[in-house]
Amino acid sequence: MTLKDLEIGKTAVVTVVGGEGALRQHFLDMGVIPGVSVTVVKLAPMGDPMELRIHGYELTLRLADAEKILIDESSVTKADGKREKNTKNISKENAVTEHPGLGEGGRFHQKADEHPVPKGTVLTFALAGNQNCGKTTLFNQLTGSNQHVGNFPGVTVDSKNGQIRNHPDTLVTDLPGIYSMSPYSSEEIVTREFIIKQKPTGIINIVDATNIERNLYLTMQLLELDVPMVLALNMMDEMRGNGGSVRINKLESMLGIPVVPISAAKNEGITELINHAIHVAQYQEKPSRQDFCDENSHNGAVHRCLHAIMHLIEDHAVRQVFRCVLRQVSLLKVISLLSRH
Ligand SMILES: Nc1nc2c(ncn2[C@@H]2O[C@H](COP(=O)(O)OP(=O)(O)OP(=O)(O)O)[C@@H](O)[C@H]2O)c(=O)[nH]1
Ligand SMILES: [Mg+2]
Repeated sequence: MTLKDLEIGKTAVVTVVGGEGALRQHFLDMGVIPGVSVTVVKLAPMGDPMELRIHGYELTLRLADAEKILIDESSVTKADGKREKNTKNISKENAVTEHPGLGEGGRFHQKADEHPVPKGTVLTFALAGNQNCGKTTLFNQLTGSNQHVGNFPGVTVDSKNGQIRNHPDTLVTDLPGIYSMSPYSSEEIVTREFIIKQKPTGIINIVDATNIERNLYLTMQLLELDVPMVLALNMMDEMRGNGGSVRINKLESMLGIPVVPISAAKNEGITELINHAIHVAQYQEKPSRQDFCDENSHNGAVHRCLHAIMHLIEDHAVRQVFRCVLRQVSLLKVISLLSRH
C-alpha cells in the first residue's frame, strides 16, 4: 500500500521511501523516513496534492510523489484529529534557565581561535532555517521591513536584504526555507548558493521550538560550514502555550553555539539575539563542535564505523577537488591560447 492510497484522517507508518536520487533525498530531508507516522489531513480541491502531518508539522506532497512511499497496511489507524506537539520529552524542571551572556561563549570555543573582523567591516548575516519557521517574521523585526509572511511553506522564494535596526554596519538576508544543504527546488538552491558562495560573516539559524528534532537536521549541516552561528529558537510563545519548555543551556552545550529563545511574532528576545549575532560575527566565534559522534555510544561501534569510512573516502574527496581545479586550469589555458591566436 502506498501513501497515495491512505484515506483522509487516517494515520500509517512509513515502511519504504522510494524515488531515486535527489527526489528520494528530498523525501528524507523533509522527515519522510521509514518508521515515521504520517496522517493525511486533507486533499486539495482537485484531489492533488495531499496535505500530511508528520513529526507534528504539515507537509504537502503531490500524489505522484506520495505513490513512491510505501506504508504498512496493518498500521493504519484513525487519527485523533489533534495536532501532535513535540512536547513529550520536554521537562518542566528547567523552565527557567540561565545561559551565557555576551563574551561567555568561551565556554564553547577557544578564545585563541578568534579572528575579529576589522572595525567598520559590514557584518553580513544569512537567515537560514526550515520553511515556515518564522524567518521573514524575524527579518521584519530585525530590519523594520514589511516583507510578506504566510502560514504555509514556500512563501519566500528569493533573497531580501536589510540593515539591522540601529546597527548601520550590518546587512541581514532573508532566504527561502531549506530542509537541508542538498537543495531540491530552485528556491532552495538560492539559499544554498548564498550561504556557500556569498560567505556571510555569520549565520542566524532559526529553529521552530515546537519542532526541534526535524529542524536540527539542517542545523547540523550548517555547523559543518564552520561559520560563526547563533541559533534563534523561535515560536517560544507557542511552546510555552503548550506547557512546554526547552533546556537552553543543555542545547547550547550540545551544539557549541549560543542559543537564544525568541518569539519573532511577539518581538521577544530580539535584542538579545542581535547582540549575540553581532558578537559572534565580530569576533568570528566559530561553532566549537562539528563532530557529534559519541565515542561511548554502543561501545564506540558507531564512532569507529563512521571514522573508518571517513578515513577511506578522504583521499577520494581530495582527488576529486584536485581534478576540478586541474580541469579549470586547463580550461583557462585553452581560453588564453585561443585568445592569442
Ligand atoms: N506563534 C508564533 N508564530 C510565529 C512566530 N514567528 C512566525 N510565526 C508565524 O509563522 C508563520 C510563518 O512565518 P514566516 O515568517 O512567513 O516564515 P518563513 O520561515 O519566512 O516561511 P517561508 O518563507 O515560507 O520559508 C506565520 O504565520 C507567522 O505569523 C512566533 O514567534 N510565534
Ligand atoms: Mg519567508
